[in-house]
Amino acid sequence: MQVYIDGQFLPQEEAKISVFDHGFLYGDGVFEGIRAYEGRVFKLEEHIERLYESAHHLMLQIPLTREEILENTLEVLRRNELRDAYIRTVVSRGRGDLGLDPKKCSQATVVIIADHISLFPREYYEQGLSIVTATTRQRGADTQEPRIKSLNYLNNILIKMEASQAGAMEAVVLNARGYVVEGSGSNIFIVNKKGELVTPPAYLGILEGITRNVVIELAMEEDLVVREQPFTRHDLYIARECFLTGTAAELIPVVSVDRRQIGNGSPGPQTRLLMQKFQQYARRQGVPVYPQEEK
Ligand code: PXG
Repeated sequence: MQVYIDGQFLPQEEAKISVFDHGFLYGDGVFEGIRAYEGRVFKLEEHIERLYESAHHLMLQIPLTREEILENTLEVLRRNELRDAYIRTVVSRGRGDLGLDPKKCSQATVVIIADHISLFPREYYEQGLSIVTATTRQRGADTQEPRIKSLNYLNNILIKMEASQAGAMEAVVLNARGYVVEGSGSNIFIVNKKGELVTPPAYLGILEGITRNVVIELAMEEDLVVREQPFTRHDLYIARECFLTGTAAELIPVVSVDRRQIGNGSPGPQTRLLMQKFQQYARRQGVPVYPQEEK
């Protein structure tokens, strides 16, 4: 695979980062995970905007314009002849010294990697996932703002480890006050007994997922009632339906939480409708990678 790194396209074996890069030493940096479907990059401008917002909070100067990031993303896909791909854009603080001070880093490092996608196995989309709630709590806006998609994903990794230790594919995390907030790398939705679609509001401490926002729009188009409203583990246990959303997973049904069955134990009708709508929507639009193919 050819990788974009600091203005060059290099074979992945030659794309190297300094051990003095503060992204490596301190997790000082930001990233995005992006998808391409059938030769079009899904919500590329939105991902680039979130990358710049995360960087802005950290006062991290990205040494490229938004247009240059966009163009280099497309070029990475072209050089690897990819049409369906997972893209990882990383901006780290760059090379500095062994101290924390980011002023010692003269220029941010920008890396864009594209690869084939590894998803949850297909049967989970049909049968649904069994998940658990993690004992690890989410950091809130009072500590390290979860809306920054930073290179410090230790909390998320601890949550993922709890999932696999419990024999589950994913775990959801509660915030310090006990409200359900999100998964280790996904957002969460439930359908309550009134048939309303409920997802935690951004202020509770979540990454405001791009997939989440698309699902909200698609649900509103279907005249479903959508509420961004806090809910607890109890609401989750008694939900009629539940699903997770994320760039890699898209929409994936959840059929049990902490061994409590959700609904009738198989993916519910609203979940299946939104999964189908999302599939259609994702393949209909996006930034074309190979414009000569466009009619
Ligand atoms: N919450 C968190 C904490 C995330 O990291 C999402 C929600 C979903 O956001 P999007 O914009 O993708 O709808 C994420 C997604 C993976 C993976 O392998 C996912 C993420 C990061 C790293 C890996 O699924 N971020």
